[in-house]
Amino acid sequence: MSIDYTEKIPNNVDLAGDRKLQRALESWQPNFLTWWTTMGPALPTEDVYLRTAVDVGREGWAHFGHVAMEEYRWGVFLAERNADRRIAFGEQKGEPVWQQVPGEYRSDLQRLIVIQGDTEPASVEQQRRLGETAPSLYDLRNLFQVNVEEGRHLWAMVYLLHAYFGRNGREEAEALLHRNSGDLDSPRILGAFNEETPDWLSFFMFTYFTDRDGKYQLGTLKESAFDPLSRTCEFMLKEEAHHMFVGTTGVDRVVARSAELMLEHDTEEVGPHGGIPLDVIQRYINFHYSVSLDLFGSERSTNAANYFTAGLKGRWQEERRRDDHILTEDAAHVEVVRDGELATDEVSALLALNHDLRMEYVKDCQSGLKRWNRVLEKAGVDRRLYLPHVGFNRQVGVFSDHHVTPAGQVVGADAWEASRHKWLPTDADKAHVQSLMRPVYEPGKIASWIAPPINGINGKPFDYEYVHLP
Ligand code: BYC
Ligand code: FE
Ligand code: FE
Repeated sequence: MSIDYTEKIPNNVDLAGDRKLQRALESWQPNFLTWWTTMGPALPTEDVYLRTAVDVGREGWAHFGHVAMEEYRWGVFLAERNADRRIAFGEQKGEPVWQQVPGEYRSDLQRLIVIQGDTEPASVEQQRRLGETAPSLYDLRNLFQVNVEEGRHLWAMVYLLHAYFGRNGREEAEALLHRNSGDLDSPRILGAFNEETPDWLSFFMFTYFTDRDGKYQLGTLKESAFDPLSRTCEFMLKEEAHHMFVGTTGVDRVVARSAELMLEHDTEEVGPHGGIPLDVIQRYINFHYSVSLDLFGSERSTNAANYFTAGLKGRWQEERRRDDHILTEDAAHVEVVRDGELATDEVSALLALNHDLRMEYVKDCQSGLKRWNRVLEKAGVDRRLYLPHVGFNRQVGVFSDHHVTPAGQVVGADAWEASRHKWLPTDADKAHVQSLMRPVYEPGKIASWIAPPINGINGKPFDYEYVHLP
């Protein structure tokens, strides 16, 4: 079904055919817009060169044009339905997928949808002030593109809550606008979404590492037996690819610029020359990677086992896995800390599903490091960036009771405290990065600390007026 843009809420779910649902969502809409105005992008703009979904099919799903941001058409877009789709895993493997929520899974499914929905507006809140210090109009446009799409991802989850979870679902949809990132009384649910994103290096790290958790979590929910959730996540993943592109190429460009300044001035201390030292970039990687690893939950999780067995949440690329997809007979190995040393334990594969997903994620994260190191190599710089050990700086799971160095050594509290300034961004690092954050709004111009992008957006040149400011 194609997307109907004549409706108040653009959609491809025949909202007009369900008056009650339509009215409920239309009454949530002004609350969303109020939230967007008060908690969304702080920088006033005339219009922004944005892509809007016009079709969920393989081709031509996006339309590009300048739009006033508050007039962006947030809507409900689900991937096409596959009438033959069957449950791919768990104890109901092989049965037809569900078009409604089975009573016994109602609260678990609602919980997963609420957690997913909570992260989307949280990221918009975290990125609220970044427009004021964008390094170029191109970057400013990318920030806003990410923001409007995260806003739409909230719509995606709110639609499910309204359409399938009754009154309780509607209350949860309200609450998604009332919790706020970093709020002391009602914070966002997951840790990483209460951290600050105060500068653009943090933004690029966030879109690289934290949006990538989104990719993997959405990938598991795309496998869900609850078909509307699966179809919603499938389409969200298409939008998500751009968010990770912003992170990957953003860090590419910061690294490239730092390398350039290092060579030009023959020093690693590029700070005084308007760049970001590689040490600081490494500490930002350490922070954002470790905080994002926490988003996978505990290595051993009965929640994860139950979700899988029930068919609610699968594995990354479930259908490509070469096993029985039920896993009751299988084992897995997870890390533990035993007598102050790293070791591994054998556990039931079902209990280790968060760990399984995290491993897929880590592999993917490595690809960015490889890229950034290639940038350094090409520039003729010997230093390399790396991912810290998975146990480093963790608040969730087996490592949360221990101190593990980036190199993977378990150390005591004193050793940790003595060295943490070498491993995590210091106040001085943050102050330096902040000092570089001055807006560059002239078309074709770029800030000192980052290289320009290789390509513009949608075939437009870098010096295109991606954003019109008042
Ligand atoms: N912070 O069994 P366990 C995205 C809680 S990002 C706080 O280990 P489980 C995006 C947990 O709730 C993707 N609490 O965990 C990115 C549980 O509490 P209860 C977001 C945490 O349930 C960028 C207890 O600890 N989507 O889309 O297996 C921009 C024991 O937990 C945390 C999802 O996460 C934490 N980090 O796994 C925009 C998908 N971790 O039950 C958007 C939906 C755990 O004891 N969520 N806890 O009260 C899930 O699948 C799972 O809930 C989790 C946790 C993977 C998050
Ligand atoms: Fe999202
Ligand atoms: Fe995203």
